[in-house]
Amino acid sequence: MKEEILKHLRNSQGKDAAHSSVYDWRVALSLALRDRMVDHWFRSTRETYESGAKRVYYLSMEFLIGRLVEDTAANLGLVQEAKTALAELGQDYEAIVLNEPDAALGNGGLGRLAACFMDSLASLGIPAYGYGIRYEHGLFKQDFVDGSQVETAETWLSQRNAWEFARPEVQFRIGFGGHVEHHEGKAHWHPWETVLATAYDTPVIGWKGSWGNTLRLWSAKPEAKFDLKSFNRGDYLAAGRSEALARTISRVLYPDDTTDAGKELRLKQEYFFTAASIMDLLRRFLSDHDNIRELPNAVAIQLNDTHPAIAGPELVRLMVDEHDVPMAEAIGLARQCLGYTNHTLLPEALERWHIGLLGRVLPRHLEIIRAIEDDQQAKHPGSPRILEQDHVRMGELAFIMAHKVNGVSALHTDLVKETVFADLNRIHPKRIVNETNGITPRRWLHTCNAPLSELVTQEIGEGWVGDLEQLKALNQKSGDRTFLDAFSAAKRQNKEQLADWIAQSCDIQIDPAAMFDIQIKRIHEYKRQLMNILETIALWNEMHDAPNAEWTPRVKIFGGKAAPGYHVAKQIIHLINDVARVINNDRVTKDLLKVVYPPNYNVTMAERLIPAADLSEQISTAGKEASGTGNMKFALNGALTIGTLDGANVEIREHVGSENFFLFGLTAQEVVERRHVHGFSRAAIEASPRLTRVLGQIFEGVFSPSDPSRYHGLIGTLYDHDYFLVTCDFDSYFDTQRRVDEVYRNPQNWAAMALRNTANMGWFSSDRTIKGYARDIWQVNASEKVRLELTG
Ligand code: GFP
Repeated sequence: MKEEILKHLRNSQGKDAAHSSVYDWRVALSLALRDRMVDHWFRSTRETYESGAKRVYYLSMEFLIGRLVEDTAANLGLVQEAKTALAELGQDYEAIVLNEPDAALGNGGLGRLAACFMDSLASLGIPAYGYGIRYEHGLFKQDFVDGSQVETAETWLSQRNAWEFARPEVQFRIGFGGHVEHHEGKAHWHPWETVLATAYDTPVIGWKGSWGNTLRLWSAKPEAKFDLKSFNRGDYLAAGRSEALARTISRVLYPDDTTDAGKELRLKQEYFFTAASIMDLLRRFLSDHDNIRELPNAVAIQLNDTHPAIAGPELVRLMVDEHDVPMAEAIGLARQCLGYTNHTLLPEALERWHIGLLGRVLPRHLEIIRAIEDDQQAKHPGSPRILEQDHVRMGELAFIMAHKVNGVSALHTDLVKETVFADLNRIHPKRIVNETNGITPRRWLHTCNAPLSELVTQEIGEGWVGDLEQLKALNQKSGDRTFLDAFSAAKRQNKEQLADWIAQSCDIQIDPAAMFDIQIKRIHEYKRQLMNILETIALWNEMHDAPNAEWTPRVKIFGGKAAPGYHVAKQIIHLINDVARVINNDRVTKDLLKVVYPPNYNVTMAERLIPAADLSEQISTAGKEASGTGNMKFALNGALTIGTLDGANVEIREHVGSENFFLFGLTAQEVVERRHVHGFSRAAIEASPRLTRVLGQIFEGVFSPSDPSRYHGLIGTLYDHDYFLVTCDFDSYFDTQRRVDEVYRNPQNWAAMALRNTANMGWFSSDRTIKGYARDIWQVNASEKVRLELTG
């Protein structure tokens, strides 16, 4: 390893050891690790070609990968070797790990799920490709200026990306616009502009290096050659125009929920990566098949949300226009290949494209969508329409073009059946299936939480990393004082590390003995960070009024970004920061309560926070959080959850036991009913003196003295349009938090409850989720050989 690192330092970075920076060492180490991946990777690809096994193609606009050094080293079993080699070279492994940029090619849960799935697909030995966009700028970087979120461009590619292999030879022409001609029953699309999609491959190696898959990300390049004529004339801008245009397509990741920004560009991005992926998988298929009708036996294409829903029409287009398959048959074949995962019921996230726009950018696809609509209506008269008024509804399109549609938790799947796709579900009653989300135990326990991971391995061996259900054996330890002390000591160690980091990065001193209460996720009204900060103020009031009463000291930690165009979410961020400033400066409560909000939450920050959490906040309005995956990460790492009956919380509670979970709030059903009660939020506020006081303080400017009216709009909304029922759940939330306080005051009992969480979270491994997809949707098998290696 030492030699390999030195070799790369010299030959790949062009540096000698004496003059190398941490960056150089990091790239050299990454390249040395990548070298070790290649054999596994080739072996797997070769095996797939030889066996003719079916391949899975996971199409996703987002892959929230995070850092890769540690994860790769761990999966290859090389962490110790890397540490020793670097130590002998006088370098610090930790510093090198910290030097890696966090690849934030995603917004939140949806993108991180895709990354966990890549790890599980490889760990299970399922031949698979992830397909997405190689964004030049991932999710924006968040700073706080006077408490407000400020966004700047993220620049993960400004340094060499050591993990990827550029494939300039893999290129597809992607067309946009233009017109369609019909001759003798054949359609000819003449796009008005084209860009080239070129591939960048990142090998993804599973646990113990047993199998290697590929994450193939597309970058847009200009088709037209550089305009030397203009350049020589001195018109440099004109010379680079086509390049600039093309690059725009893979330049930025759109933040969710921004509805007005660059609609056309977003549509082009979706078509760009979907078309390139479909063309690529067809090319691979045709390299060893003659008959396109065999495609469904060879490929399973999974659409991660509706973003790649144009895959259906694109596949049909290629079959009809280029392979002469009749339209109806092509639709049927495409459907057999496609699966669609729904991640949300929120109307703003269910994509709809204006027909005018779609027809202008993708004229041939609009014709095909009409043909799909006709086909559906002919077979199922009265079926919900894809084209409605002036819009193309991508949810309906994805549903109709998929042979299976899945929800991401049991509750969410039921709601998908009952609400958004109720009519389609009646027509296709077997199409909707449930695949509850999962998380990879490699990153989310083994790598991110060394103290706990080592303790578990000491106790039950290392098999749990590849087979998380083995954690069940820890249940026997919940009455063992020595083990519980060790379990608490591991948590304490993580909390001390986090406290040091917070002291350094936020200049706030927190006490590791206090309860660490954490809410980290995108900022959204339905996730109810607002309710959390209101409860914080209420608690502070009571602590301030009676500082000598019996309190459980708490540190409230928040993390998350708001979509730049989402005003209310940004106000919530501002409020949390304003409240933090006031509370953290209160001398009366200084040993009882702190509020911390480190900026720029990302995967790396999650890896720091989750292992140190005592309490996990999963407090969304019931019926709104499709699943959640942060909830799983916390529980696996021995945090107790305070949560509503929403998303996967329901299943987590069933697995860990209701007595080890703090439940509160209205159910999904009650939420719907309550909304019909006239004046429900005003009534809830008036019935709660505690909440009335808090809202009054915010209204009067206690937290924003320089701008007392700052939150009038926010508070007004709670009185009159509290769609997410913050006011109705507030008292129940507050009371449950006090129960949490009480339980926390008995450390032995708390530790036993936390251990029962860790021990019973095995089912939430993304390995289980992927096995479900493989069985119910893709009809592919996990390699038996790999399975034996993992559990053996
Ligand atoms: C979305 C949903 C979550 C769900 C993930 C993955 O994530 O409930 O767990 O997709 O299925 F909202 P976010 O991007 O909103 O976190």
